[in-house]
Amino acid sequence: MTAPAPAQEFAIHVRDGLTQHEQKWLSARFFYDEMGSALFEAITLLPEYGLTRADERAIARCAPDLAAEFRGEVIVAELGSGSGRKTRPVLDTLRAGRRFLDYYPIDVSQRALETCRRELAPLARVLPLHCTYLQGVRHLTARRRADQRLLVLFLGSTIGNFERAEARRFLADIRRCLRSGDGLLLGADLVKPVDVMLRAYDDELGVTAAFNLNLLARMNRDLEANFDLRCFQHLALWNHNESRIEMHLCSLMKHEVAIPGAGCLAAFREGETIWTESSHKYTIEELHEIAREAGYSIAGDWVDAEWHFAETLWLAE
Ligand code: AVJ
Repeated sequence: MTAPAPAQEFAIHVRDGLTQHEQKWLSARFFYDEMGSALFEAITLLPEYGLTRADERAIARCAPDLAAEFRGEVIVAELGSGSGRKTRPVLDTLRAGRRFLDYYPIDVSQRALETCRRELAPLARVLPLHCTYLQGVRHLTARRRADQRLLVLFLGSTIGNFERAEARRFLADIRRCLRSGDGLLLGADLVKPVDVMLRAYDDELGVTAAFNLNLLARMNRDLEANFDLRCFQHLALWNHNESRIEMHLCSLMKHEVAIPGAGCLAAFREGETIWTESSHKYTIEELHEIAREAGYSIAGDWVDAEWHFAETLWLAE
């Protein structure tokens, strides 16, 4: 159960995404190398980016209710290795009155799993699973004891990076791994006024622009590419039909870039973009509809009043 070698995966993806004749694209999961992770941390501090603070407030409010729902034997799995900041209040509340609590962060990044273990080891028995989300959940459900309920955490609006159809399919796939009574706590960013959403992805300080441009710098570092970052501009736009923010890197001129580590040459037209991220925004109604269709009942919602963000707890029927 091991994830593919990250360097090779990046090279394959870059060659595939940047030699497209149609829309060039890179997957958002490649943002998070060491520099990208640090820039994301900075994004969470921006006044314009209320998402992470709202997520934390909503988690703090839902933690006691989670503990009340999962009073008996429970194991916790998290899709993506939790940063202490987000996961700590959940583990803290759940472990009260227990001798120990087993917590399984699931991630394809070994480095993220290590950080997570350091942060959360004092609160629970941290048992990292280095694999994909579905592999991890399957692994757990096949091995847990009959009296243990499973609580799956999928926080921070990572679901927003999935295409809508893919999100539906994924949440239904998770459901099929679960037993009746198991839980899924999902954090999702909600639709809000367009200007507020646009500012969150195009902040005044330029941190989000740097986060986006870091993908080019990463190709220079890891794949010996020769991107001139000044030839590209960060773009954030609202796609109304898909109800999502899209981030792109727009080439300011016609030019070519060699990417030896990926064995390719990328040719850009003036104004051509690399699509680097989609951040889908939901309504509570749509989330509930997805839950019911996938075979969950809704046990509760915690919506932040200041920045529309929802924690929603689903139970496998
Ligand atoms: C970590 C996927 C929730 O979509 O808001 C922040 C990533 N991208 N600013 C998001 C991100 C640009 C973030 N998620």
